[in-house]
Amino acid sequence: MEEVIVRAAHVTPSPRQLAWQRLEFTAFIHFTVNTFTDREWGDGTESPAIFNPTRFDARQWAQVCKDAGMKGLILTAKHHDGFCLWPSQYTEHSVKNSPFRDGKGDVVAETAAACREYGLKFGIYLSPWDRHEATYGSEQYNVHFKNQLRELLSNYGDIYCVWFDGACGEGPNGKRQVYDWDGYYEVIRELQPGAVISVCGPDVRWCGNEAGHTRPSEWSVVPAYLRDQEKIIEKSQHEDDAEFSHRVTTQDQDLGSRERLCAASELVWYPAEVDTSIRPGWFYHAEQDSQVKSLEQLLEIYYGSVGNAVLLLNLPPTPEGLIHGTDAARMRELGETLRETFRENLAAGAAISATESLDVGHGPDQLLDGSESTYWTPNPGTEKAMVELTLPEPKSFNLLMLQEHIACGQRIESFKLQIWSGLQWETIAESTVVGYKRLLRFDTVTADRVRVAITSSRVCPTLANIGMYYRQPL
Ligand code: FUL
Repeated sequence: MEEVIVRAAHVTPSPRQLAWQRLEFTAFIHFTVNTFTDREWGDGTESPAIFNPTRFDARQWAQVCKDAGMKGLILTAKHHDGFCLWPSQYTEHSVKNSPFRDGKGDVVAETAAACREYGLKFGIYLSPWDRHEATYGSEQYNVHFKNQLRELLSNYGDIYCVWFDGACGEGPNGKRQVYDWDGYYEVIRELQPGAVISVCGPDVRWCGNEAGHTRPSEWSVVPAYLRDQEKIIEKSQHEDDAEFSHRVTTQDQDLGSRERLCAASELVWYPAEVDTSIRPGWFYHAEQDSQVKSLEQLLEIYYGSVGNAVLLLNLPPTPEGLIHGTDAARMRELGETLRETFRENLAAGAAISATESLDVGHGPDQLLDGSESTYWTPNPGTEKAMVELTLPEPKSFNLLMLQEHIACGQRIESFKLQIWSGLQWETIAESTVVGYKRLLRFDTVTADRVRVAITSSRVCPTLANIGMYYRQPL
């Protein structure tokens, strides 16, 4: 056991994984012919003539994302119906044969430009499953798919993520495709080495459901076999309905415990992403206008995922080409609530000490400098340790934020938050993994002495930042 745990403690993220993790909260945009047919899955026979978003404005999308506090946006450049939102030279099934901007339009280009203008990273979803393309089901299709990837990865500036869905249904001639995953990955690494390949790829793991649910312990260090594509295909959406949005797969709750790791031959950094939609469907349906998730539901998903997982929240544009007013207002509300909550770190100005520190450069003061690249750590081998804060005056708070220095691994297995009652230390909350970020909520307490007791870790814990905040009641 010990040898595996030492190994696990030293598995670290790649620079592209680290950059992706820091985005924290991102947008998914599902937009295609389905938006006009009121369906979730198109069958590939849709005429490009129906694609006509008369008020299309990617800057409105970007503004909504900014308002919410999102830092990236992933657009469905091509969904299962095969319709391309850019004028691909490899198919006629695209915007170039639609009335949109008289066939001169390019939704990918306008979205990429809006993202650049608003300071958002831009990513693409390209469905390998294509129900329109005649070559689907043959080796030629893999060439076609790589050509499309080349177009998208060469002509639209920096791409931070290529999102591959595992669905592999039948093409127009009833055949299924054997996907050349490694060939696809090669093209991405060549043209956009900074991009993560998500879900059916080596960099980002699908959290396993589309309901916004996360595991209590969402480890980023997991057995390498989890990268197997089949598992993902097996568990992703199978039917053209909205049942996915409330289905949670409870199997595999534990992916990264000591027991799990001991049974694995290879370990990898494979962090989770939580993808879910603000409405029941991925695409816009007018009849779901009254089913936009509430602020409360969104905050629940946010606090459950942001941090150790990245949250990818879908905002489906309407047939006009705009994010619906209700969804836009909800995103503004969410952003305002989060900005208000995180405005003031109540731990700032505290005197801070630790039971042990490796050296002066890794003292507990590193926890309050707001930098992710400096951190406190005790000596290697010290698996339990405590940091204590004495505030200038008592403060009321109900949210704790901890960040590990994940550039040197994910170490913390469990910790407690305690306050001094005047007589003794009282535990007010406890939790498991921290990783990039852990946001822990509890009932409001007031204290001027607070400590974080790390009760188990791998080799030794690290902490880069600590924050104490007050969430206003809704
Ligand atoms: C699934 C697809 O089938 C859905 O339509 C949606 O794009 C979702 C994000 O991935 O597998």
